[in-house]
Amino acid sequence: MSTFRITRTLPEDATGAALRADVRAGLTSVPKTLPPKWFYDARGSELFEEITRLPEYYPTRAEREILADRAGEIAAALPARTLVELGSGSSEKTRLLLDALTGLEAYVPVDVSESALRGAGEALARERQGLRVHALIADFTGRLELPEGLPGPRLVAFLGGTLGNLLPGERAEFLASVRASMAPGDGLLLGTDLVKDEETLVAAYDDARGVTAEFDKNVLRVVNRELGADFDLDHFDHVARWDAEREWIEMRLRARSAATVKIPALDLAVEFAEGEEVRTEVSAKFREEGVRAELAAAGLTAAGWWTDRAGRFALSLSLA
Ligand code: AVJ
Repeated sequence: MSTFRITRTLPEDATGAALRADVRAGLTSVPKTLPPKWFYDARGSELFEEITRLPEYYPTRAEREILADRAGEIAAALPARTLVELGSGSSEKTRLLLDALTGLEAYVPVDVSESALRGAGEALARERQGLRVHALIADFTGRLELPEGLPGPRLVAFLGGTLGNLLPGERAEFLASVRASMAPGDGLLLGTDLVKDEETLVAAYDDARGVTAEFDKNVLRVVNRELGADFDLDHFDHVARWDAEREWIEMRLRARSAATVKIPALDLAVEFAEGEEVRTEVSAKFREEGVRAELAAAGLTAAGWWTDRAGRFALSLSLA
């Protein structure tokens, strides 16, 4: 018998309040910013899925290659009875891991999107005889609270390179909170995109078909719809830049000319100068030493490092 349960740890209105706070703080600061988590409404999630299929966007394929080739080794290094997946989305790559974890009893996908959790979770519970699927609607950047009674050892998977969307201080806080939710013998499987030549990186975030540009502008659509704002999407250009010093990609939206944008739900008018940019995403790229140092600082011990054959992306395993 398989079971599917879903628990909300996020208050119903938390999302609206958080969006209002983020937009107010971000658009009144200098330089202007908007956090990347607001890209992912239904349309944004679809655009992201489309990005993962673009010829320029290699991370998804590289990570899938690692899982396809190495899931057996990963499972041998941590024969988990529970798999917790943070930001599980469509759980597409997870199947490779689930197949390799032969002693798995429980799967806990954690995501802010209830629809993604239901779609993926119910299908998995149906397919896998005996697997307990307990989905959590939660913002994994907040404190992670796992349900009681999940059998150990537990493997926490954070795939896709999403760690790179957090700023260094947020990363440290996030890793420490994940570590705090782990018991001795539990493991963290972390996906990180690696530093490589600028041309490859910039192309991955500024594709020829303009899908990433649409994805970037989608955050303005979300603010228009949710907060009644009047952003004119045609008034902004998508920009992707490699910051060689901080080793991260920045996505920005640049105003073509001066404009005032009204945001009624915040009782706010935001002035844009011609050429002014809003930073919408940081996507940090890593090196092995750096990942190891950040894990160690959070109290996690490196136990495995796997890359795709071209060395573009890495999965690391660390232990509590
Ligand atoms: C959510 C980390 C997978 O930073 O590469 C894709 C999001 N942004 N194209 C990334 C994204 C622009 C993405 N991840």
